[in-house]
Amino acid sequence: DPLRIAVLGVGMMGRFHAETLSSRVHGARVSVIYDFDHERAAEVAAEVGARVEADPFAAINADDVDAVLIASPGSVHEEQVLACLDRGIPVLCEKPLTTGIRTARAVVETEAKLGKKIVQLGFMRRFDPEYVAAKQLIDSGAIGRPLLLHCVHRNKNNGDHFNSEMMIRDSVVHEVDVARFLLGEEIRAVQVHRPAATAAAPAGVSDPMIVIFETEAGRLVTVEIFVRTGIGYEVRTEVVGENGSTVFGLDHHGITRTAGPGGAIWSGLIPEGFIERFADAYTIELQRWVDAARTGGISPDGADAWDGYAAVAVCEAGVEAIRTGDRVEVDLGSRPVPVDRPTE
Ligand code: ISE
Repeated sequence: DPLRIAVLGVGMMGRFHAETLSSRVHGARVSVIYDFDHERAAEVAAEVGARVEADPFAAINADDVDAVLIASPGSVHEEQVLACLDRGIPVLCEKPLTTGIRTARAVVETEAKLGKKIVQLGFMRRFDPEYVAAKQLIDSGAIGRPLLLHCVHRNKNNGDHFNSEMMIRDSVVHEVDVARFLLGEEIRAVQVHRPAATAAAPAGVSDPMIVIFETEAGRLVTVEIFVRTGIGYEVRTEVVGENGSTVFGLDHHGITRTAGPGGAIWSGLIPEGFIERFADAYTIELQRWVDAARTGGISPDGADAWDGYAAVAVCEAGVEAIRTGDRVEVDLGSRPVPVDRPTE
């Protein structure tokens, strides 16, 4: 029988996930849709053949729901994830896990008491073939010990509401996870530089910014975050090791050679947004999650609750670093040990 999934929140991301689950993923069926905008919920439900539930907690606890995908606004993630933990069913939650360090830590601790991982975070880059290949290359030792990571994260234009704080919490958060994933260690401090801003930025918004992470082993990660380039979606990463380096995200859509007015030219297409750039990663992410959720767990190559908590904590430090201009340390505390439970 297919895994029956409730999708909570069907804005751009949730709707895309609902469509992916119902058309490109095997072994899954979207059975319930919830959105605070009931009309939008009805529209997506009709499209994927699901029913609508008017209350998110009724959706989580419904008889025809085996697992939950949360793509609702970040402010309600905490209560929705906790309700899934209460029922003990697998949940894939888009970032952020919650909107505060203490609440994110509480989710980690609640899950540890269950003795079983059921919370996965939607950090889709862990499933993108280029990131996976880079991780394998690093782990193989082919470029030696990694020393530096350079991340470029550019968006076409995220709108005037997208302020410096959101640039950290919504955009740089991906580089936090990528750095932890590729280097396999925690980030211990964050610093933010705010150079001259683009004229496209509203007053008071620092766009672009250079964010620097320092890891536990003393490695540095530089992040250029620039969300109003007017060009497209560009996410590039370079890992510099002791014996070599690797760069990826350069020509995702291939290079084309054509005749131009002043001679032959080569060119490539820059994707518009994250859906185009990471469509394959989302499909792989959802397929692996569904496969794991069918046996009640989460995908072993995905981000878990601890990864979600670490991302919240590092972003919190980043926001403080903007405010104070200082280097801000991150203290994650120790990782709770899952309670051992005899299997029934
Ligand atoms: C958005 O929420 C994302 O997750 C995208 O990957 C990121 O590029 C964008 O800046 C965010 O708003």
